[in-house]
Amino acid sequence: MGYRPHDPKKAVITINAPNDDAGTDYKIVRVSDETVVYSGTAGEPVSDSASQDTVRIADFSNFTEAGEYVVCSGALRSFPFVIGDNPYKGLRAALLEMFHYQICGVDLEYGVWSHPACHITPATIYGTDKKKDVSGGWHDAGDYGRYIVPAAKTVADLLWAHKLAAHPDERLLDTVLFEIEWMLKMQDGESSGVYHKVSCANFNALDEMPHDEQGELFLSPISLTATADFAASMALASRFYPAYKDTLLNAAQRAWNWCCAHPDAGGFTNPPGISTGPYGDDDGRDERFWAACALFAATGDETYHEYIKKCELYTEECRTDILFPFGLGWGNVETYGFMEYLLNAAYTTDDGVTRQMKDKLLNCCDIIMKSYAANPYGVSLGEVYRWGSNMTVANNAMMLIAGSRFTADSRAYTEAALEHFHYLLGRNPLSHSYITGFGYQFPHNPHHRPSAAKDSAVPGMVVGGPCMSVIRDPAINAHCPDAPPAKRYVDHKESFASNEVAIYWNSPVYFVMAALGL
Ligand code: 9MR
Ligand code: 9MR
Ligand code: ZN
Repeated sequence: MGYRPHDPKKAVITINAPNDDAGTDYKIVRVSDETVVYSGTAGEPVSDSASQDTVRIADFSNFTEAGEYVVCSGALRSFPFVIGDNPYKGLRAALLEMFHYQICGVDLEYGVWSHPACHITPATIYGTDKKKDVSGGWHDAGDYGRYIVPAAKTVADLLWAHKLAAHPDERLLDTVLFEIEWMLKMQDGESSGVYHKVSCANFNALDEMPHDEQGELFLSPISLTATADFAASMALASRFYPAYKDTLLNAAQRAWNWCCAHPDAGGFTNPPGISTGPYGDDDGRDERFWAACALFAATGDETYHEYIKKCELYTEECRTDILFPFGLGWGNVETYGFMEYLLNAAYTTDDGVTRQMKDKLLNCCDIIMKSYAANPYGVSLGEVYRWGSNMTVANNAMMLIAGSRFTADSRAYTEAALEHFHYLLGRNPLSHSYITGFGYQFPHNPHHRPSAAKDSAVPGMVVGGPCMSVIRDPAINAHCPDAPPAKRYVDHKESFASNEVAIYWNSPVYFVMAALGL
């Protein structure tokens, strides 16, 4: 999409066949009059295992003149990009606006995607005849389920973005409040546990608008991960909404008590008859930890502090063999706990605990920085592109931004975070922007029901991106089953593994933009 004048600027030139007539030299050419404004020699060839391409890097950071350009090398010509003070115009607002398109339970007035209130009938509590009103909130993704675990990550990303932004957007708090009000309804009044999700029994057809999905709604059983994530995110939210402070804190504390009363609660799995998104996760230690950290940061209550001090998680090395190694994914939320303790606590913290958390945070950042340094596209996924790889790209950038507060290498960390952002906007092996409506070649066919129903993509949505495990994805299987990990992506509406959208894929990208002042 573009670069600010004084940011580093790099292009990646693919030199393997059929483009091997790309030269070692390159030129920056102004689009309006085809003038060559800069020329240089690209770096030595490097082979990139994730894309299986051989590439050269063209570093034109020294060129700072505003305008619209292409990079040319031999017979190759890039898509146009901008150099200017505000090259991402409208993007941050659109990333936030996406949440408005996802609203459930009220009429949506939004151009062709307008629809009457959806999913407003009370939901059946699974396994009972009881009904409960849980209307509201955001549809999770391309489907119309509403799930607590990813909702908690989304709310946390957005509230942290608001707190750390150089220029916060005042509309953000109102936007997020809509989701919080729904989350509060998902807590069981008697036990104080939180229902894992509300959805129909199965996914509906891809071309149905929200109000067309008329099947019975079910509240899936209460789960530990949902209840602990709820406690954490409501405690965090209590500091942003003075008028709701008591309600939110009270809800968070009751959820925490439920977790304490269920020390052996296991992970969630879909009960018989329900087949919507599982968000299953057997390891609830990190969710409990995040809840304790957020409740401590909000109340200063030593009970939570004692729990944190006894927690063994952050004394362990950073593990990279787990699904979300750096603790900002829906299944591993440890880093949100660090952020509470290190950046948010208004109460006296423990020096030893603080040091251990910083060590672990920086240890994770080191791993990310090494992986980043080895990748010509400036991302840190190695060869591992899982479902939602674009979220991991954004999460790793978020991690570096958090780490930048505790290291002498602060500048290097934030620069690396910015490089991750460029990947999402098109500087990647497919030259594909992964955000609808932004960049030159962007997704037109996201796996998103309102977009599919209207045959027109809602703008400002981050798609999941390349996904190497695609056994069930019909579009990947038809179009690119053997593509290398970083290229297993197809802009097809049936590709839920690579081209779906999700609220918790938008939120970390929003965080990165806000925190970097973009
Ligand atoms: O739309 C669903 C999407 O949100 C999920 O991520 C995906 C995988 O569970 O499933 C999608 O729904 C499809 C279902 O699994 C099979 N029938 C077709 C549905 C729409 O493509
Ligand atoms: O983002 C989720 C990914 O990490 C999982 O591998 C995948 C399969 O369980 O599910 C993804 O989440 C989907 C959810 O199950 C249903 N709504 C759409 C979500 C994004 O594709
Ligand atoms: Zn709805």
